Amino acid sequence: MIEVEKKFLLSKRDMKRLTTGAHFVRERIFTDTYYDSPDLLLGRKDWWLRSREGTFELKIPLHDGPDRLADQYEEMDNESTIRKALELPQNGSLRGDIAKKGYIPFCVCTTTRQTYRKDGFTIDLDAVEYGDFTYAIGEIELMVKNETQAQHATQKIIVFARQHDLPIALVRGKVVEYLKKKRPEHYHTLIQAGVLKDT
Ligand code: V4E
Repeated sequence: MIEVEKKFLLSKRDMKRLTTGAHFVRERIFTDTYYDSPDLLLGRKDWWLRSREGTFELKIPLHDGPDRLADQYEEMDNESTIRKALELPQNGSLRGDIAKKGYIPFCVCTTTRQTYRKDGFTIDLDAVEYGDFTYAIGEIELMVKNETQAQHATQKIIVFARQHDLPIALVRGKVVEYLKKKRPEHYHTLIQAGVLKDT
């Protein structure tokens, strides 16, 4: 599946407008650990490898460069697909093979996520805890089957956001926020690689 999503920094009033008439789906809490090699082999390609509550997931981009209206990533959670993408040998556990290949954790964060559904869109309101600081971010998402649908989905999200008077701007995701605050060298390497835009 392809995830098309746009992130928003939301005021209390924005959240109220967005969730009025929406169906509350659930609240869940999960901890993510993000991995990369010391020379940022993955990040420099805009690839994001994480373990979410112990299950590995890999996000790889379908968009070009940092200038875009919404993010389009393919999300992989199937072990053999992840192994193929990372060119991992079938030696042992996925965790062990990831470590042997030199990928090490660089960010751990715990998210409390409230999920809503409205007009076919998924709305996630995330409160992120990094240990010594927090971040609040909202996302509007659509899951689609192919790249043609993905282009269409971006437009649909923008229209939905405008209907709700949301601020449309480039917003740092939760990992990017962490990098900017805690790993400035890492952050600047990704800007130089054309993956991130300084915001
Ligand atoms: C895709 C990405 C990163 C991985 C984390 O993705 P994100 O969507 O922020 O996390 P989350 O928890 O909402 O994932 P979900 O549960 O929806 O699967 S870290 C950076 N990126 C890409 C990215 C980018 N290239 N530029 C900016 C400004 N932000 C994020």
